[in-house]
Amino acid sequence: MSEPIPPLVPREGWHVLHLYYHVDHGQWEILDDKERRALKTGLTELIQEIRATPDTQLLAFAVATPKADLGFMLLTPDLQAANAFEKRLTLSLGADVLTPAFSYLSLTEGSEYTTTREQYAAETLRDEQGLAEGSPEFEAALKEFDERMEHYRKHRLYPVLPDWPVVCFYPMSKRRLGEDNWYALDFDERRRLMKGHATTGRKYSGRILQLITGSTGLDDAEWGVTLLAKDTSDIKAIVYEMRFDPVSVRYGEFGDFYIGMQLPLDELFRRLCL
Ligand code: 76R
Repeated sequence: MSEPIPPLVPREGWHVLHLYYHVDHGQWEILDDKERRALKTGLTELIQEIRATPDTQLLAFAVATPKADLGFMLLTPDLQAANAFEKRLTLSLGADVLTPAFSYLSLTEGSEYTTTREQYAAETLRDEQGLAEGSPEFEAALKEFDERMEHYRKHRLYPVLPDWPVVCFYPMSKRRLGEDNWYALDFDERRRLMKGHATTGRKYSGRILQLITGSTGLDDAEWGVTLLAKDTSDIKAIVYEMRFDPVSVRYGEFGDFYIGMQLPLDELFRRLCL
């Protein structure tokens, strides 16, 4: 027997696959009722198997416009497993029934602009709030910061995504053109700009769950932006407001937008007329 294939688990974070398919009803209609039922049961069981895999999440959604019909977002540590799941999902309803419309590979990542403990102590507690280093207030505030950052870091690298209905995805890069080259800016300037960006973003706390996943060297753009919401107006509002954010104004480049709705599987099959 051949050796088992070693897993491809990143040093930190998880692999993320966004998969979008068209349903080819011409192929589906060739099948009889019994075959169709068996295939739908097979896909339901595959989705259950994926969702039962440790540290793995699979969101399934109907796509709002005919750019695609069906979407999945898979988060899992091992790229070998992600690849195997993707091949099985693609074939799950029989050959050529699900035809790939768009896909995106990225990794969850921490941010290089996260405020460090030292920055928070010096810039926020000492300079802005005037707290004396070592005072009980200072120490308490620093402890609270540590706890908040631990939680925050965990969410970025190992997020738990809610079942909020609206799932917006788009690829994004930072511009590298003449004077507008994000990568030619020094770190302090990029950090300053990203601080403004985060301030805008935090206004949507509780309404938008944002997951920024990195894809330089993995796919065509530099990040995948996934936004979950309960109300499509919040998606429209945040993306609009971000357009005025200096980072997006000057440096944002965007790919196509995909809007989906998370649904229970039985409803998803009905929605897709399967
Ligand atoms: O993650 C954090 O909360 C820390 C601050 C933060 C970082 C580092 C943050 C906050 N973002 C960060 C990084 Mn963001 N974000 C986007 C988009 O459409 C557009 O114009 C831009 C798409 C949205 C809507 C959004 C929302 N962010 C990034 C990066 C990586 C940049 C890099 O490393 O160079 C990109 C590409 C990006 C893009 N951002 C937030 C949000 C929201 C809602 C927040 C606040 C999150 C919260 O505090 O709950």
